[in-house]
Amino acid sequence: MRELTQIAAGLDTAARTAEATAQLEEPLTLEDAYRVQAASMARRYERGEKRAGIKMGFTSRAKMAQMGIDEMIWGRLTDQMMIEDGGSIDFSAYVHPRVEPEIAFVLKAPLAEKVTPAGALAAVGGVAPALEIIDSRYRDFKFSLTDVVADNSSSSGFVVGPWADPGTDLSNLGMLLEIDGAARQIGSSAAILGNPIRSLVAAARLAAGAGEPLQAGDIVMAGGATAAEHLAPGQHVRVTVQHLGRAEFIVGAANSD
Ligand code: OOG
Ligand code: MG
Repeated sequence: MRELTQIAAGLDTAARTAEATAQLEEPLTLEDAYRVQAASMARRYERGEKRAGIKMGFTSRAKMAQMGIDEMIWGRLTDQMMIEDGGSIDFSAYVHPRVEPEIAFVLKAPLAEKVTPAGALAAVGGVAPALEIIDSRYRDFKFSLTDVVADNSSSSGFVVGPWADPGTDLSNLGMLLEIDGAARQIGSSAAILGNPIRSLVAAARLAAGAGEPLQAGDIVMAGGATAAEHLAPGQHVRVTVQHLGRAEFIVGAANSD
């Protein structure tokens, strides 16, 4: 257990200082990897960060293929990871950030461990176009399944656009990721488990299974619909989701403070 605490501290420090760390030497079990994630997040909560919801990972083939991992994972989101729509991020606060187009849900009611897609939808207060900034704390963005789980599933920042009517059919919405006005990834919400609502069903199961069931007010990021793109200082990044709208941010120039 002491060793897991140390791994958690190491990953938390890597995130806080934006300095890459080596992949874990001894492979963890999946259970221990989630224990490390919880312990590293506990350090963030102790510093005053507040729970904001959860993110799902590897819910699309495109993401699985890009990273060579084919199991769904999840991670925790905090208020400090939230970036205002249209706002900017400080490039130097990240190790080697990437961005991916997603869909976000906000809940108006709690969700039990076992829910149907219709039951999950009934608890949704809004859906929105979203961008996730992922930033593996591991050198070269290379990791195993348990490495990335321990590292809070690379979660690092998220931008949520305007909330739309949860009644919108999410089964096949066009999704476009642009950087500086040029199309970089084009996909469909169907890439996310056939329909992003299935990602919310899985999120409810996984969060409740970990003793932290989804609550009203929680945001759930459904997972990247396409492969992720590298970020660089000065970029303007925008996602457009058919019928839902847009979310965007600017990558602030690198500065040495
Ligand atoms: C792991 C996180 C995966 C997604 O949306 O599939 C993820 C990573 O690719 O670093 O956030
Ligand atoms: Mg993601």
